[in-house]
Amino acid sequence: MSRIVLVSNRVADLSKASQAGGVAVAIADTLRARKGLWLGWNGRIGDRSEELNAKPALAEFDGTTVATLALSSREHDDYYTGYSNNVLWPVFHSRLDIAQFEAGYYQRYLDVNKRFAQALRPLLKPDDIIWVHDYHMIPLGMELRALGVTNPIGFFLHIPVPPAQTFLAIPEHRELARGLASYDLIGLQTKVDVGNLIDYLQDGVFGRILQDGRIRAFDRELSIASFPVGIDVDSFIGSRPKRGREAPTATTRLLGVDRLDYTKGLPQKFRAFGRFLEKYPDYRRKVILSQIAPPTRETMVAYTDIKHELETLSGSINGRYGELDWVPIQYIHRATPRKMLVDVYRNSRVGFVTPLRDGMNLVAKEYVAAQDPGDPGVLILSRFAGAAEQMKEALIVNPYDVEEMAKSIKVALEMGLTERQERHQALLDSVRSNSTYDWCRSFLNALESVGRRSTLAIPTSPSDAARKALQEIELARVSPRIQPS
Ligand code: ADQ
Repeated sequence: MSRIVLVSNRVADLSKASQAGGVAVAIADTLRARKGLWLGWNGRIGDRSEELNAKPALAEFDGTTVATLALSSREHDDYYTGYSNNVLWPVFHSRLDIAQFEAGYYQRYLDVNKRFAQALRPLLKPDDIIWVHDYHMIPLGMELRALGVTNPIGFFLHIPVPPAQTFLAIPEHRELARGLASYDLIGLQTKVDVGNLIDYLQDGVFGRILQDGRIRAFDRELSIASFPVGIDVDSFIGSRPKRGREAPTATTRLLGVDRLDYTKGLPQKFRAFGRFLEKYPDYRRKVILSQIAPPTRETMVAYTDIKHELETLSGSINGRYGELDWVPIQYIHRATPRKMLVDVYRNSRVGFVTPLRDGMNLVAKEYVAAQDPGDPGVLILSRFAGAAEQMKEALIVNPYDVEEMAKSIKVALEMGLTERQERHQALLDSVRSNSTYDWCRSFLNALESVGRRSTLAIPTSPSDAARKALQEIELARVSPRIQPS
């Protein structure tokens, strides 16, 4: 069996991966089983001398070799904060309005990818399989090819692919496409993303769909397919008994758990909850919204803006509806230990997940896994989360439609036990049938098979596949069985 070589912006601390949970655990287990190598940034910001350094620090952990490099402060500013998080993150989440296309960002982004490729080259063995992760590393495959690497190289994008017209607005879109075409396999979260990327490659850089289903672009043939990220269901099964769910009480909880990011639809969620309290006054003093939102990327303006907006919104809703013994929005701006998160998921009557755009959204899956199947809570899920493609039995909502979201809260709170159980069972089956381990295994199997020159089945008409997936989500909106008043 070939060794797996993984490259990502950050390397997880393998000694703590099991506590961190999520994707990191499955990756760490896979690397351990395949005596793998993981290359990435060590999180340190050093001086200019780091830019000349293509010799990573090597450490062994439980059969895995961990290779790390530091970034210089200008690399951190331009490659990480600049191009990755102020250009690619907003554009890929369809927020062209806040992208900062500044001169110099792209060049440094390319330089860092080149340095990572140079650092990796001497560590590679002829039969290694290379798996590159996420938007920080799009050009890495191209830089490895330029150094003569012929091993199979796969790329997985954790965030969404925007529609072709939005992708085309990136000044360096052609260079990014050339980078993408250097991979043998590109894995995306959803069918909609696959459709968007193929549309872009056809419209933007004259890519062609071949008869065997692969795409030809820049004189290379590559496969593109969806591999939705999952969770390890068993690690989210709660131990504490859930509270009674017969009648709403002052502690009946709607729960949101999201990094504090402008893509997560948090102001829309707060507004919908405010509208719900306005529209259905009987529910005042009976329900609270707990929003756990740990800080990220705090030095960026868009993130300080959203933080202030949420503080203002929660303050005004709490000021308007709150009582001495009841505060409607509980807003916690901190990370929460994983164990505690599982209990909070289980004891919340509604999981409220409202991103404006999200690659997958693992919180939706974690909430379902943590429920008591005998008396489960209800998931309200944005149609713009990648998870909506698989989780059609959730109450699917449009996060831009505050009125619809307010109604869906009422529908969720009033849903009878039988319907809650049926929906939960279907959701749990779907989450269980696609764990993080399945995701790792299926991506690596596909990469190995394209490496052997066989092909993957992908839709012949990408636009049709994307349209069909969107139509299915549309059909599942709020509920086919319930008519909210
Ligand atoms: P994220 O944008 O970080 O991930 P998400 O998929 O929701 O989004 O994952 C967040 C993870 O962080 C979850 O496992 C959650 O439990 C954890 N978390 C969130 N808030 C927390 C808190 N307060 N305390 C502790 N843990 C917390 C990116 C993409 C997603 C994609 C994932 C995986 O943006 O679309 O689903 O990668 O591919």
